[in-house]
Amino acid sequence: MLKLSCDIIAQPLTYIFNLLISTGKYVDDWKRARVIPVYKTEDSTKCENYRPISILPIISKLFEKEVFGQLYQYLIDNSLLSRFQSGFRPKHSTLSLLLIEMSDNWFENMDNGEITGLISVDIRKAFDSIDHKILLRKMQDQFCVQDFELKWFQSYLTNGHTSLAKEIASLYCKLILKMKFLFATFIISTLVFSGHAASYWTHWLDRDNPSGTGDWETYSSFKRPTACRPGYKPVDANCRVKYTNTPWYQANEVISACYQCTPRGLFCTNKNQPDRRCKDYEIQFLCYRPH
Ligand SMILES: [Ca+2]
Repeated sequence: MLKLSCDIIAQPLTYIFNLLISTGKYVDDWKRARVIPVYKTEDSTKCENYRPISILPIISKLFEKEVFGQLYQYLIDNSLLSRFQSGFRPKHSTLSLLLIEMSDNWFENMDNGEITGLISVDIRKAFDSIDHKILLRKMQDQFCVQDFELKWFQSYLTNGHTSLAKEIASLYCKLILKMKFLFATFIISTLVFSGHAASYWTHWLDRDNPSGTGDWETYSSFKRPTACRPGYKPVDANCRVKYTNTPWYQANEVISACYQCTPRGLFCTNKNQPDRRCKDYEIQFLCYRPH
C-alpha cells in the first residue's frame, strides 16, 4: 500500500523523518514490535532454542533503512571501517577476513619458524549483550556524534526498542564507528524538500597558522565575527591545505579525531605529526538557519 501511495505519502514522510532527525527524537510507537518465536534447532521444548523475530511498523523500517544507508555510506566514503571488519558488509565474508589477515599472519609466522595459536570465540546472543550507554558514550567520545544526532540515537535505543535497534547497535560496535554527522545530510535534505534553502557556504577561511600548538580552524575559534552569520549554525565543512586544492584527508597528517573537518571545524596538532609540524589548513562552513 505504501508503494502504491508513494506519490502522495513520500513528501510528508520525508518531512517527518527529517523533523525527527533534526530534533533528535524517535517515535516510541515505532519501537513497539510484535515478537514471534521462530524455532532454531535442537530441543523444541526449550525457549533458548527459539529466536525472537520482531515485526516492527513498516514506517519505522523505512526510517531505519534511510538512516542506515546514509550512515553506512558515510563510513565507506570516509574509510572509517576497519579493513578487518567483514561482518555486516556487502562483498565481505569470513573468507575475506581469513584471506586478508589471518592467513597472512600464519604464513608470516611459518616463514619465521613460529607457532600460530588461534582462539575462536562465539559470543552467545551478542546483540542482546550490547550496553547502550557504553555504545552511546563511545559514539560521542570517539566518533564525535554530538547534539541532535546523539539524541536521536539515544531516543532510538531507549524505551524498549528491540531487535532492529540491537542489530544497528551491534553494527556500530563492530564497525568501529567513527561518525561524521549525518545531520548535515539530513538538514540539506530537509531544505531541499521543504523548498526554502536557508543555507550558504562561507568563503575559505584561515584563522590560524601552525606556528603554535597547531593549526586551529575550529568553529568555536572564529569569534568576532563568527564564521557563520548570527542566527546560522554550521552543519558541514570543507577543509584543504592552504593555497592548494589538496583536501585535508590527502595531506597525510594525523588530524584530531573530533575535528576531522566536521561542523566543529578542523584541528591539527603539531606534536602528532612525524615532522612535528602541521600544514596550514583553511576551511569553509555550510551555514544553516534553523526555522
Ligand atoms: Ca590555517
